[in-house]
Amino acid sequence: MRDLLGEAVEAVESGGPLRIAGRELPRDELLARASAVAAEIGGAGAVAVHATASVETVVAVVGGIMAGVPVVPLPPDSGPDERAHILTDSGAALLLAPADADAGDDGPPRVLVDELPQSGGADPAEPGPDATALILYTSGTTGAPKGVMISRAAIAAGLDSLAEAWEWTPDDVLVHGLPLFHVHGLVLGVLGPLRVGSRLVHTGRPKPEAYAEAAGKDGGSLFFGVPTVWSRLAADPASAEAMRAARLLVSGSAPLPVPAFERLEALTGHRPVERYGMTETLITLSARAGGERRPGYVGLPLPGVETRLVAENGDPVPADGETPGELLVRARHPFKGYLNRPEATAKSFTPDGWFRTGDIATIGPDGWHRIVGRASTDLIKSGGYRIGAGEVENALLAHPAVKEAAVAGTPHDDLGEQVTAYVVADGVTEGQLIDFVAGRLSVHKRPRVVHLVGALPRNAMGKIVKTRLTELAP
Ligand code: MCA
Ligand code: AMP
Repeated sequence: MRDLLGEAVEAVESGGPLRIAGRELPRDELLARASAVAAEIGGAGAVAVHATASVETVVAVVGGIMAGVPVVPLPPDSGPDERAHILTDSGAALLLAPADADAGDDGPPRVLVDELPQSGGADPAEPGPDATALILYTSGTTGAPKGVMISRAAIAAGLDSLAEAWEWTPDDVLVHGLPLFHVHGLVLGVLGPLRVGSRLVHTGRPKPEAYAEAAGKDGGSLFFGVPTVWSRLAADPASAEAMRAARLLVSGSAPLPVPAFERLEALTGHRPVERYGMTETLITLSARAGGERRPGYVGLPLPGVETRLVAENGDPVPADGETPGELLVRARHPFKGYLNRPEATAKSFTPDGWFRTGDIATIGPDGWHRIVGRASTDLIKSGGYRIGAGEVENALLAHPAVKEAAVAGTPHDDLGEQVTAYVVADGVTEGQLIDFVAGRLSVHKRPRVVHLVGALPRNAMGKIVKTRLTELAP
């Protein structure tokens, strides 16, 4: 794990302690407990982790990294369909969970992380830099989520670029309360402070009052949040005022609305640093701690990252700050592909090796990037979560009363977008359909709003025209 979490175990040990959802985790204890996990799981092809915001998740993930076993974080609220898919598709041999977790009784054998002894003996041999560290499941436009394989080298290089861009040092106290099954909360928010050597205060949930308390009592200096977190903070002047003590506020995972940026600046005195990334590419663009921050813009490429824009036909689009095109990204350590899906992996790259982000952007002559939308209406970002319309449609269609279903993201003041479903069905209520989806998929994937309609708009070929759905109901 020296390659990923620091030059030497001693350096990791000497960094500041972690506090996860109110529980202290000194680094020597983390290493002792993680090495016990490593001893238990060594040789497995992959292991799943019931990824609550807890000390046990951090111990389990670091144990996987120590053992060189790919870790599959399992969202703790994922419903049976999603969970079964992730466990089966990843081939996870074991499920690591805290003893008191409601981690279901299906799936592979359990390892109860908090019931293991505190030491596992010698560090196992280090795997190569190209070995898969994490398999992160993320939604595509259709079908079930895909497992994104991320190498140790990509994580290490990505974190080093961020440390440089944000002037992140062992003197920082990182604060956030994001979920520990995505890049933002887990890679940046847990592996980041371990690699840099800074302290971490995980607030359990990303609530404004918890961030305010950490800024005061814990000396929090560097704060991470998705735009929903920042707009909620900007709507809570007392909490926002406490953030004046911080060094840097970083926003990402979805567009930060310009009014939220401005209100945040007025109340906290900070112009937030915005950065852009994807599960597949990790973070590729960011404003710099020591440089300009521009509302509505996600900054400049990080070291080792190149970007360009293309039109739908693949022709280059000029970097004139005005003409939008699909953003293509090329990085030193490209992602290793989607597990078990070579065709999807091949389709996500151009023949000359650029990753197709599916995001529409402009690039200015000065290199500043602005994300203006997505190429497909079938990927929704709600509260910073990426949700595939197709997955929610399939869940709705599994209800016996549903004849047709179409799902789209519609604007939402707090969440950016909300999941909105348009359904043709008999003898079922909107509420029953929302509960039905919640029983199958993660909580945040359930529709906020269901419109029961007589028919869906279709084109001459019989295909649903998503852009006309809002004509049925906003
Ligand atoms: C939710 N609720 C509902 C419905 N949906 N109730 C009825 N019907 C529905 N359809 C419930 C919730 O269960 C919750 O209940 C309550 O309503 C409030 O939910 P919500 O508004 O969603 O608020 P929240 O639970 O406070 O969550 C907001 C959040 C969350 C904290 C911002 O969305 C979040 O943690 N987002 C972060 C996502 C993230 O980390 N993305 C990174 C991926 P109750 O209160 O009872 O629980 S992107 C990434 O990794 C890349 C690389 C990047 O760029 O960072
Ligand atoms: P995920 O794989 O869940 O990380 O989602 C990646 C997607 O989040 C990207 O393709 C973008 O659509 C969106 N995204 C991430 N960061 C930003 C940002 N700063 N501004 C706008 N969109 C963003």
